[in-house]
Amino acid sequence: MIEVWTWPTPNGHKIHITLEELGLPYKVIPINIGKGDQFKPEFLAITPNHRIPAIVDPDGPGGKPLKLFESAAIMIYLSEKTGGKLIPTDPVGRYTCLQWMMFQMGGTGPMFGQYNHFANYAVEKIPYAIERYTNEVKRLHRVLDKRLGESEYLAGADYTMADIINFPWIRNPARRNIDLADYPNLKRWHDAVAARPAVQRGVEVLSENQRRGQMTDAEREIMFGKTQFQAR
Ligand SMILES: N[C@@H](CCC(=O)N[C@@H](CS)C(=O)NCC(=O)O)C(=O)O
Repeated sequence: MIEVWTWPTPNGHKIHITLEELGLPYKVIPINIGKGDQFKPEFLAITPNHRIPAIVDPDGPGGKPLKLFESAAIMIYLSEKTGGKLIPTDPVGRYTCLQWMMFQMGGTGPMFGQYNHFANYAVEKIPYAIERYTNEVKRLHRVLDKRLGESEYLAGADYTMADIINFPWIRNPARRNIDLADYPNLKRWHDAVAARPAVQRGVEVLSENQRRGQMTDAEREIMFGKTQFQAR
């Protein structure tokens, strides 16, 4: 059975939703990133980048075990493992889907992450950094809203991996001080994706561990201090 080394964050939820949509059985191995599980040798043996999610498929290509990290790579692999589900097969649809997947990996993921850091986690509040990432967060919401004003889903008429990869970063908009009412096309899409049973099951994975309240000093040290940046 596929092992998912994960935690209930947006990047983790992409994989939980994908597996639920594809109907693939999987085993969850919790990696508590606030406690430092991401630095344990058994996890570093799967991903040198010490970030969730990662998977181990004992029945990978050629029947051999496959270790994989980076959420988009995992999603493309899982699609191909199931005969290409949720990635269009026609060339234009396929590249449009990959384009919106890359938009998430290079755009909303890193930028929303920096917004969270400077607006919510950083002890020192730096107005320039908060303003810069607030502007980026709003700009990226506008890009998605515009696309969804011309297309039912991100890659076209059908729901695809492009929607799955973006959804966990759009849910919980209040965390980014965003009101989805300001982005009506994005809100329409968000509500349609959120209503899918597989999405609802996916975002429940490990949800009892979701952070509530402020980060502790110990968590801050692990995520942003010496533990994070020591050479491995
Ligand atoms: N580009 C990576 C990003 C993964 C990532 O940033 N994961 C975060 C959780 S959402 C993490 O593991 N953080 C642990 C840490 O910062 O030590 C992907 O899409 O898989």
